[in-house]
Formats: sequence, C-alpha cells, structure tokens
Amino acid sequence: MGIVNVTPDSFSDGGQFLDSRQAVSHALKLVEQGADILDVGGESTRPGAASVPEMEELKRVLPVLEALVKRGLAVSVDTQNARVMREAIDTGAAMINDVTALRGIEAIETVTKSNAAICLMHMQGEPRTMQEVPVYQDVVHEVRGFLAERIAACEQAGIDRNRIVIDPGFGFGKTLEHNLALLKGLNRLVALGVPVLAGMSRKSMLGALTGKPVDQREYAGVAANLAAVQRGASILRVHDVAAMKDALKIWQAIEGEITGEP
Ligand code: HH2
Repeated sequence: MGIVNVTPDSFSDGGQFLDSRQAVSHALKLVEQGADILDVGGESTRPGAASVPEMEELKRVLPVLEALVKRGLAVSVDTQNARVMREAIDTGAAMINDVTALRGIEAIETVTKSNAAICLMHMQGEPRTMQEVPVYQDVVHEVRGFLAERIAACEQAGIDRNRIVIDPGFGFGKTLEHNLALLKGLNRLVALGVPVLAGMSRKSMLGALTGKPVDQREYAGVAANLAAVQRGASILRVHDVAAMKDALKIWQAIEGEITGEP
C-alpha cells in the first residue's frame, strides 16, 4: 500500500502533494514502483495534528480519488469522517482506512451500507495528545482485545468479516517499547483471522532506533516491515514502495511464495 498524503502538515511528506495533480502523479509513480493499493489521506494524524474541516478534507481527497479510480486503481481513503467515507465510497474507494476503527458518529453505519473493505486501527487517546503518556499493562493483549471487540462490533452491524483488515497502529499512543512489543507479537494479532496491515514507514520508532531524520528512514522501514511480514502481516503501508517491493521479491523467493522461472 503506497501512501498519498494530500496534506500540508503530514510528518513524513507534508505539503509535497497538496496540489491534486501532484498527488495523482505521485500516486501513479507508486503504482509503477509496484503498489497494489493507494492510501489517500486529506488529514494528518501525526501527534499534535489539528483536525481538518470536512469540506477541506473532501476538497483534498475527492479529486485525487476520482482520478485514480478512473484509471482502475484500488484506492483506500484514510479518514475518520463519516461524510468523507460516504463520498469516497460513492466515488469508488475500495477501502476505508479509519485510525479510529469506526468509533466516530455514523461511521460504522456508513461502511455497513457499502461493499468497501475497512481497516480498523488501534489508537490510545487521540492524535492531539496520544504521545504524552501512553500506558499499557500488556500492550499486545490490550491491542488484540480492542481489535477483537471492533471486529465483533463490525460483524454485528452487518459488515462481513472478509471485508475487515486490522492494524495495531504503530506510533498511535505508543512508546518505542510498545511499538517493538507489538511488532514482535504481531502473530498474536494475525491469529484473530483477518488480514493485518502494518504502518511503520518513516515513523519515529525508526528514528529512535537509528538516530536518522524522517527522510532517511527508508532502510530501517524495510527491515521493520520484513519483520512484520515474517510474523504474518498482509499489507504494508509505506512511502518508499520501490525499496519495499525489492525487499519483498527477495523475501518471497526465499520463502517460496514466488517460484520464478525454472
Ligand atoms: N499511520 C498514519 C496515517 N494513517 N493508517 C493506518 N491504517 N495505519 C497507520 O499506521 C497509519 C495510518 C501516519 O502516517 P502518515 O500518513 O505518513 O502521516 P500523517 O498522519 O502525518 O499524514
């Protein structure tokens, strides 16, 4: 999954693709590099980020989504807002990626009425304050419990299990130790029986371990994501698609998922 942030303030690439033509051409470049899904977002969720008015979010996301859907691409829309979800689904989004796991007003009803897939992410607290004092007794157990409860809520509302993806939410109300525990224990989330998405690309956990700034975390991201794949992750949400794709080709050749030419 290639990341397309149509925002002025994303931590990783804020302001680079705010113009919709730039965002579309960036997305097409990610597809050329091997992205199977594009995740388009119009609101930053980085720690401390301000929320974006609904109309502004729609103005950022819809033109980019429309252009990509027209080209037959699979697009996910990263939003917490039910109206944005609805309009994105009407425009042809294949998936809604909600960092609040459909806990917002009318969110679950909106997705239930559609055929779109849904990514349910765990977050402790809210983006404005989530990194202040994240506390867990057993982070893997608690995140797993939360995601199991959200899967059950979705199924009860009428969302088929085969439309659901789950995500531990690396960096969302978690210290470095919490993130590492979740990565190490990712197989316990995989055991819930729905695909797991991992989103670690360029995040501060990689910076804390390497001492590198945001624009130099590509190699660290590849290593972390391979560890996630080893533990059963199915979707990797990344900025650096070309690097990740090469790493996966080697990985899959070793693990026998791609047999190659005789
Ligand atoms: N991380 C970010 C945004 N959306 N969605 C899911 N499912 N999982 C994640 O880990 C995740 C996410 C934050 O990364 P980014 O989009 O690069 O930054 P920003 O939120 O500042 O736009």
